[in-house]
Formats: sequence, C-alpha cells, structure tokens
Amino acid sequence: MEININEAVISLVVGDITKEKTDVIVNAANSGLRGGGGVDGAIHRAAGPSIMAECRQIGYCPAGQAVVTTAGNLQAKYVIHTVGPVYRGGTKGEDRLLESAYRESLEQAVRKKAASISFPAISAGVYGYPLREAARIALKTTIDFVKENQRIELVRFVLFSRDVYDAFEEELKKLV
Ligand code: AR6
Repeated sequence: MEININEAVISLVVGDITKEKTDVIVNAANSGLRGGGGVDGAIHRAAGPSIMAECRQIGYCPAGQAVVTTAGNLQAKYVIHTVGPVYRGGTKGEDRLLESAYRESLEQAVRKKAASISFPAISAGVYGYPLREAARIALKTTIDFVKENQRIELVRFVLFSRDVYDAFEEELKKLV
C-alpha cells in the first residue's frame, strides 16, 4: 500500500530491510548499541564489522533517541540506530518513547540530507510492543513529520512478515 502526503510517498512493503536502497535504513537497536537478534542482528550481519566499530565509538543511545553511522556493505548511505521502548504494560511512557524514536530518526535523516528512509516495526519484536499500537504510532508520527518537512520524499516501512504488514495496512487506512 502507498499513500501521498504533500510531495512525499509513504509505502508499506513486506521484505528484508537489509536489501533496501533508500538513503537511510533504520535499525531497531538496544541502548548499548551492541547488536543483538532480530533486525539489529540482520543489519550488522549484512553491513559487516565497520558499523559495529562506529557503534562502539558512539557507545550509548537512550530509548527514544537515534544515532547515525555509515552503512558498510549495505546499499543505503547511512544506518540510523534508534532505540524503541521495552513494552511494560503501556503505563511507563512507552507511547511517547516510540513516537520519539521515529521522530528522532526522521530528524537525523533530514540532517544528513537524505531523501528516502526505510523503517522496520520498531519495538514490535523482542521489545514486545503490541503490534497495532506500534503500527499506529509509527504511521501517525511519520505522517505528521512529512507534513512539516519537505525534504523527505519517501518513507518505506519494510515489514518482515504478512501479519506485521496487515497491521500496518489496517492502521494506515484508519489514518488517511
Ligand atoms: N527486515 C525487516 N524487519 C525485520 C528483519 C529484517 N531483516 N528482521 C526482523 N525484523 P526486533 P525490537 C522485524 O525484535 O522489538 C534486538 O536484539 C521483526 O519481525 O528486531 O525493537 C536489539 O538488539 C519485528 O517485526 O526489534 C534489541 O535488543 C521488527 O523487525 C531488541 O532486539 C522489530 O523486531 C529490539 O527489539
């Protein structure tokens, strides 16, 4: 599914984010930037060791923030590593932190003069965020951002399985 907001395209696809050719791909990292499983493991495996060396230099990223590295062997120019919240019942400010993870990633992309960016479903795996809510926050934050920021031309949500795609599609239909 694809929608237009002003000049920008927001698109949903099923796929593997490590194969994306957008200027930026976003990693769902942990605060220690140490790598891990899920999309984080996949990105580090595909990118090679250089981005882990950059992550070690940076050292830390709190939940809701984002840091930038180069992209090693990936086709993207940059990897933006953001840290979503661990879901602990929804009463610990998880929604604001997830919104912030998307917004900070988009802001870092604009700072790097990127025109296109791919996101995975941040926090919706190991970190346990309920899928529908995670999808709604991801899409609402992105739509609000591209309304205000002309530079970003394409935001792709690269969703690893059909159920995640379906949740994003249903939430996107509600928002437009
Ligand atoms: N491309 C796109 N999406 C993917 C890929 C891929 N190659 N691989 C997995 N996903 P998760 P989180 C999906 O657990 O919940 C790591 O260990 C996956 O199916 O990767 O933010 C970090 O180091 C799910 O829909 O991220 C952290 O410790 C989504 O990506 C922790 O997990 C996010 O799942 C972060 O947990």
